[in-house]
Amino acid sequence: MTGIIKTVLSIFISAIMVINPQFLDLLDIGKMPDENKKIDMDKFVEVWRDDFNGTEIDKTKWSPSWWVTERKGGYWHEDMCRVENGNLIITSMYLDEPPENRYYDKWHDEIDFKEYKPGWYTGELTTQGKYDQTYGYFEIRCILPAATGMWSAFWMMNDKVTNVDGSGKDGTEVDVFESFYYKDRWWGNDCITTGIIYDGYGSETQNASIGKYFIKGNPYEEYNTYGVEWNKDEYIFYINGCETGRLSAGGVSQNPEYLLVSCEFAGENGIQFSDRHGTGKISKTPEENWPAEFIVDYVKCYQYKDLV
Ligand SMILES: [Ca+2]
Ligand SMILES: [Ca+2]
Repeated sequence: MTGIIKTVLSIFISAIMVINPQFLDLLDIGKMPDENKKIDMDKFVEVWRDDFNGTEIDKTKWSPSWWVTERKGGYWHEDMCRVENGNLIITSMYLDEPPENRYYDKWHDEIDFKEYKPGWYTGELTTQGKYDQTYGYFEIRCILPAATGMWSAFWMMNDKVTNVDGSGKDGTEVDVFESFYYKDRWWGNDCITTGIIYDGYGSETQNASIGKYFIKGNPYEEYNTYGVEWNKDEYIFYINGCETGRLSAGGVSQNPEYLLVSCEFAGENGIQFSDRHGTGKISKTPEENWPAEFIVDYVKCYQYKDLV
């Protein structure tokens, strides 16, 4: 988006925000982080971080792949994640020659190992079993992958997310950001989305979202921070330390949550196709920047000083 269009859109959106903020959600138009509501870091102390220094992924902090399987429209594979120049880089691309590893298809609960196939490959890291935390502030600094048909995400999970008890208190998927909107036709190119999911992923699933938010500058070329402050009453989301929105639907998770950094392709069973959020069909045209890189400078966790 050019600077002038962005400025005009910014003024337009600011005007609507004054009149009726909900109007933007109805139209599914991105909103701006509130520069008058900055996070107060004085109330926190840092308790965990990874700056991705060195030459390889720190396996004392992260495990590659939460489960190793087809993941939506592609495959997660450890080889797609690397540490380089102080960053974690998750690469996403089509591989005609699939990796030789075979994998256990836990997602479909099958007994036999299956072969990887030619397809779209990307990666995921999780702290599951290695680090989790209840409450605090969680932040990632990163550059988003510039490609249609996929998205990057910084999110949190608890193994009880699937427990259907009518609430999110037992555990909630907290999607600090998801980057669905590269070249989105509906004014979303520079937007991310933020929300929560609880009570599993079946017919009882529940979710809430604060909608789409614009990033200043170009999030596909510049570093920005995306964070969530989590206390027993609510989740407060931030972009570059400025508040975007708050959620407490269904009751806030009271249990420790682990972290995930990932990329995913739209689709199912390893087959890529356009799906929710208007993510779009993958295009192999040159302007789509394949292979796409999700570049993460750091992930940090803070705790409230009075809870340490
Ligand atoms: Ca629940
Ligand atoms: Ca770094």
